[in-house]
Amino acid sequence: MEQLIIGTAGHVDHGKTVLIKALTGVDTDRLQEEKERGISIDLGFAPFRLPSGRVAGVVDVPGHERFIHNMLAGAAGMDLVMLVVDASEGIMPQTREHLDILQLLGIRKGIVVITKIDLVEEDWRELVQEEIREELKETFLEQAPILAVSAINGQGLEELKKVIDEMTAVLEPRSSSGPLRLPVDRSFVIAGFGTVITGTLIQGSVRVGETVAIVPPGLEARVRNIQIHDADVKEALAGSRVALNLAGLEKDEVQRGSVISSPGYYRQTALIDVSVQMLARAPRRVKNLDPVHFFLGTARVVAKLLLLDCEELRPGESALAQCRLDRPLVTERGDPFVIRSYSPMTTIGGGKVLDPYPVRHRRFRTEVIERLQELKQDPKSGGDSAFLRRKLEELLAADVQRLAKETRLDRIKVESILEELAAQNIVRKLGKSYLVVRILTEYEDKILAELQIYHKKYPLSPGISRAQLKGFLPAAFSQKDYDALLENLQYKELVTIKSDLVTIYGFKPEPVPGDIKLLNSLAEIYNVGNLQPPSVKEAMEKAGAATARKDELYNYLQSTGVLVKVSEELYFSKESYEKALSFLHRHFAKNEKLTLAQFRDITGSSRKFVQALLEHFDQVKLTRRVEDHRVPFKLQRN
Ligand SMILES: Nc1nc2c(ncn2[C@@H]2O[C@H](COP(=O)(O)OP(=O)(O)O)[C@@H](O)[C@H]2O)c(=O)[nH]1
Ligand SMILES: [Mg+2]
Repeated sequence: MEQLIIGTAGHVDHGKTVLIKALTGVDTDRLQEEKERGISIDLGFAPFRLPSGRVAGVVDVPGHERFIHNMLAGAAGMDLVMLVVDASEGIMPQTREHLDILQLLGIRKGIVVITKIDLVEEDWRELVQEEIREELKETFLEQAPILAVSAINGQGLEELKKVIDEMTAVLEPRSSSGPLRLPVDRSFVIAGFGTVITGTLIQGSVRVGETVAIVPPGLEARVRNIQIHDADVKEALAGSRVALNLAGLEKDEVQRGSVISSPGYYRQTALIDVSVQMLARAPRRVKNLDPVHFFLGTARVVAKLLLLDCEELRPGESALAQCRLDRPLVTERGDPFVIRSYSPMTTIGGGKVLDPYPVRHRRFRTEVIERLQELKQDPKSGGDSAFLRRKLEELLAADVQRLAKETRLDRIKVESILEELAAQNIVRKLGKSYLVVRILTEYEDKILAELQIYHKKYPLSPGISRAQLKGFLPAAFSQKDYDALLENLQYKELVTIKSDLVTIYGFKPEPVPGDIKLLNSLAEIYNVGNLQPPSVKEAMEKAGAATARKDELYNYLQSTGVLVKVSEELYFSKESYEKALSFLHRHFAKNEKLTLAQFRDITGSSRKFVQALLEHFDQVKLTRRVEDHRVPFKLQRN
């Protein structure tokens, strides 16, 4: 079985369906309505045995302008297209529109088939042929063979089969090894049999018994049966037309536009970055946030285009845009799409997906535009490196696993790109994470600058807390990455970290002359206070210190051993604190209990102070309170 899809294209009534019947024996107009009206409405399918014996899948599309959306769903998977032109009518509107669509979707190979030649004279046919050549200039069909046939008398059909055989003998095979991707073009329920979907398997493979995902909406189901050209098979490879019978689904849970895929691989998205190109013959311009019909794979949604680098999009122009979709779909970088305007309903352009999972952008942002421009150069392969770097910038920092998930590149590829970028000094590893050097440098500089500012403002403070310092970096920057960044700065001897406090490397609090005076007078106030010290507020006022400097001054006095903190409001000079301590020890050397009144008398202080001291002693586990008195803490276990 060959994995090969041949499609039709062309204006309504130009003879596509009859041609396919003549070639394959199958009438692809299977719907009742199609038979009655004599026109194709939806996609038709037929197996096609080539002279060489290979069997291709044929997708016959409707030509009528009202059913262009069906044509678009079928065009996505074509390896070779037959552009059909009626010999008497020549080029017509949907000949052009289909040609535009095929071009925008990146279809590479085709044959032009002039049909109904039994109805025209030889020289008329030649005129039509010239007209066609003219029309095909600068399209993928510029060099395509043009063949003339009649489905009625069979003229030219053998020659056509021969050319199809030759042209498809050298097609690049699709990859059956990657994750499964099968855009659904039909889905129906057969009573007693369940859900059947059909589509062109564009990547990967699928086996009977396997569990597959259906996104959107994000369901899983088991593959009960597979058919290719009406025959049961155990496995289908990329490039085949397949029908899958899926077990375990409710009615109508799958629709055209869904993608059957490997479980867990695709995430649906309703926001995508794209490059978009307007057709020169588009009848109107697109303004910012204008809604358009958006076709990708077999999906059809409404998109609003946020134009990122221009005010509006005129015929023939191109732009970068962020598409807001009214319904989610599944896409990958490099996927082509087509857009059609609302009124008149016509194809106006198309483009390529640059990022399936972007953050929300604002318009006219140089960094956003530059990054997308870079991706546009080659969204699929050469752009991997640019894409990864861009993701890394968006994420601020990420490890290999996260990057593989966000870029959909495999780990080996991610690692090799990171290695390359690291050698170019564009990214750097920090702990397990990678950061873009530009961002890393920015953060390091910010940290160092904020430390300088802090030390200048609070020259007596032993340092800023890690948490407070992190507040200067974006909240999205993770704690783990922040810790690694600090450690690295310490390793480079740019900062010092002592328990929870960070300083510039080697920083020691050093009071300026003015502060020395202030500190001395505070120390003096507490010395005079003896065992009845003033409150913090009183002391600060007496010393003439600004309230805002309280923490800094007291932390300094504490860390230098001048004061001891007993409560938020109460500090004692070191001497008086030690005096109180020795009173305590001396008392317990001879007694088992100590009451508040006793301690007041021993110290000669007042109730307020001894109560604070005793509570403090309880807290530091020197004493323990029992009813209305204290006992030494170590007696607790008795
Ligand atoms: N005389 C003649 N009529 C043809 C030929 N091919 C198609 N037709 C007629 O053209 C009409 C449209 O054909 P159809 O295949 O349905 O066109 P489609 O809309 O492109 O699929 C039908 O009435 C056919 O009988 C041909 O080679 N010779
Ligand atoms: Mg038809």
